[in-house]
Amino acid sequence: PHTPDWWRTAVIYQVYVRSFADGDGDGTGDLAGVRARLPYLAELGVEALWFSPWYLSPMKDGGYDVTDYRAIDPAFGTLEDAEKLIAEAREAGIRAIVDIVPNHVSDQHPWFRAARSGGPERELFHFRPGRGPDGELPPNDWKSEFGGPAWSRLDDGEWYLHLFAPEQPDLNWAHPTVRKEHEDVLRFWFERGVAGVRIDSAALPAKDPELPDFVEGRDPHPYVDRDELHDIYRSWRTIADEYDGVFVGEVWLPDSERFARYLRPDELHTAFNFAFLSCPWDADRLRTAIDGTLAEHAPVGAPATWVLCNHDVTRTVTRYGRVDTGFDFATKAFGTPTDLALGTRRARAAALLSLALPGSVYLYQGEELGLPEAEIPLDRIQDPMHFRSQGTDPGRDGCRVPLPWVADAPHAGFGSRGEPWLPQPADWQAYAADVQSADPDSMLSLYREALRLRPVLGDGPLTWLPAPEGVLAFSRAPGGPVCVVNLAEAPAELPAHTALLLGSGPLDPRGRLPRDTAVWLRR
Ligand code: TEU
Repeated sequence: PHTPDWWRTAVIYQVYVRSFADGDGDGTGDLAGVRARLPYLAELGVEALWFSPWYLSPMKDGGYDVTDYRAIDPAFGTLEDAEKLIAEAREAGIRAIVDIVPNHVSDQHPWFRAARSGGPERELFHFRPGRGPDGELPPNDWKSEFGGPAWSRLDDGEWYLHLFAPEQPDLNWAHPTVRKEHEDVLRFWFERGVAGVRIDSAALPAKDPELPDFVEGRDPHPYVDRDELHDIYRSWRTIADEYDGVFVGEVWLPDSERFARYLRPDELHTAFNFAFLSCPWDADRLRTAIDGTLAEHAPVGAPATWVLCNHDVTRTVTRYGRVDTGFDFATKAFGTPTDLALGTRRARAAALLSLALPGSVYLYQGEELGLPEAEIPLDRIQDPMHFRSQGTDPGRDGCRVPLPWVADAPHAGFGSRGEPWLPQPADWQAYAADVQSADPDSMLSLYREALRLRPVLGDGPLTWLPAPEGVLAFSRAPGGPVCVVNLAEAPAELPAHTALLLGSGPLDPRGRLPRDTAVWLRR
């Protein structure tokens, strides 16, 4: 059906293809694996799938280093597989969103290969001579997001800019060829039936042409949130509008007014809201984060998005299970042990909270199974962030481990004949989808129920209801259902004349809401 505003309220599931399901058994997840699991996704009740990059790539950054936007990486399948997947998903009532990475390409991209060997393609990137007597110093002091300088030097002495890994050279967005190419790529995927595009690192592509040193506090910033971007996204929007396509921007910006500038009727429909990722499990802080998010979206008429996790951050149950014990005099160390039972309770409550809020929700694969962050043996880590930090940062692989599907199968049913590309923890079977499917109290059952019941909550604005300290209570319709979350230590009395629709955990024997528990109630 033609539902132009589906994205205002949708639950969108992020597929990190490499780790979702291995259809051909080679150790890497693929499109055949996703196609085989479409019934699972339909039963879960998600309305769209966002696929992390599936294009031809040397995988130096999990596919965020693209060699060819019009080709699927052979490890994942073929363009025909992608077309089939998009069509089959659509038949199951699920839309597809692809991931476009405008800031950079792979150093194996034909443009950069030509640039490397001295061709005029250098203009498509940021090439500069170095500083110092022999040009042995980088052209400016910018730092890579992954650590170390944002510049690497070629054999001929010239330096090129890369805000991420050296294998991800930054494109020069002042060049018309760069703009034209991306507009063609957008059309290419919209023509193939995708409903939307996620824009990677959306606040970074435009650079000050002078490439000046970074000066703290100077506005405009030499490469973050520059005005030139708005012109680019306005021209993208005219293309999206031809296809009823929608954008979700990965716009990491601390300033909410600057953030909201991307959300306009002639720019991006939505952008990720990462407020929950840094918000502690505290009623006042959460309420402030929610109010702040809604306030920045309301004036521009854009729906808020809610994100509990993605492929770049620590898994939710681990994040919420970190108990900061402060300084421990016995071990003479600062401790942050993880209490997974606590983290799981909070993650369940956070799921009901975020799914009850106005707007759309992004659900990262494996969150519906309650997977914790995995510890990856040092010799198996692949994330460039780990290497660029000189090993001081474990990197992001712990949330990218292949999913467990079948408890009683090799590699928990991921599908690989040999070892999967990242090792699964020894207890991964316990999280397998088939076990959880049969267990009404599992995280998977909670998510399924929540997605099924979510429309019942109503689609009005959020109204906070009176609640004791440490308890959040709100409704989306006058006299309609209520969401209550208890973040206080003591059990909370539930509002009178209500009946349970869904709970993240059991009520106590006196019918009260225990700590770290959320409920949806009918009035
Ligand atoms: O991430 C953009 C980004 O800003 C990251 O540096 C982010 O701050 C970091 O991962 C947080 O831990 C996007 C993608 O989501 C990420 O996977 C890519 O590595 C990055 O762009 C480069 O394409």
